[in-house]
Amino acid sequence: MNDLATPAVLTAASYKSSYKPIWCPGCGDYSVLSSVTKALAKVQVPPHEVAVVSGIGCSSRIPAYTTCYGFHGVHGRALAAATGLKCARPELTVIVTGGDGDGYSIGGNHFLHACRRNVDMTYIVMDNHVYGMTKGQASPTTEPDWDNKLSPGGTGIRAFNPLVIALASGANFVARTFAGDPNGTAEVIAQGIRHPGFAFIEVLSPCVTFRPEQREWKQHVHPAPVTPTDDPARAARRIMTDDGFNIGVLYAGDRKPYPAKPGKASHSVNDLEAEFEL
Ligand SMILES: Cc1ncc(C[n+]2csc(CCOP(=O)(O)OP(=O)(O)O)c2C)c(N)n1
Ligand code: SF4
Repeated sequence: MNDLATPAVLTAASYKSSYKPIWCPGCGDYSVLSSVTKALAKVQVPPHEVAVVSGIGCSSRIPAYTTCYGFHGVHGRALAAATGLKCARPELTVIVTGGDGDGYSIGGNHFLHACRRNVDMTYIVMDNHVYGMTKGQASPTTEPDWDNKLSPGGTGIRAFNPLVIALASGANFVARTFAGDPNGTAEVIAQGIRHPGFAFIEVLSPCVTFRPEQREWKQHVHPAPVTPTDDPARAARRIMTDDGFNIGVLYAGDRKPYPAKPGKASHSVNDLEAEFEL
């Protein structure tokens, strides 16, 4: 958080901090950062009313590059920290950012339960099908036949399908976007912020260093040929059978968000456990 003075009209620049990103030239995450700031300008929520929470990874650096409050936590625990924050301070707009390794591998359990709890926040995963920061290991979304020095011949392990898992676990808004379309991504992030409950947005964000072939994603992505549905079974069927490059809002549901209690700034562990009991 750099500056508490809020101008009358907020622009994307109002949300950009003075820190220069240190991503590799051409990394998709630059574009996602720009989409996050554009989305916040669309929603016009002042930076001091927004908290951006992350774990560890190249993509998890985003909080430092915004003027919002930020929490750069530990690997795989962004959603746990964000859940606590939103429950204690429900008036804040909470955005969680990270990568496929952070969110689906070490953080996979938190991903399932964040969807299930349906706390009102927006989770943006920059999926590059690789662990970028630690130099190119396979992640849960890596194609089984991706041949590289660390897994010669590929891992042979079926890739995780985050969108269908989010749906099955109870996420209230599920979308896929592409970093090469910053305006489209900004629009979907703004919709996710406005949508009540847990909004999950998977952004295909190329890692040009360890997966240079992902530069070709721009030739593969296409708008989803269907309108968003509020029927999770229908959305799941569509996602299970798509080619992984359908872009758009794929599901927008009306499940009641977890009712955070305004004004209650702290909880005992016992209180939290009792409240999350379904
Ligand atoms: C507990 C723990 N285990 C492992 C690491 C090492 N580590 C740091 S970032 C990372 C993976 C990041 O991959 P991803 O989330 O896909 O993000 P990207 O860098 O590709 O954006 C790993 C394994 C760590 N920091 N902490
Ligand atoms: S290693 Fe990959 S994900 Fe990390 S900054 Fe470089 S291009 Fe981006």
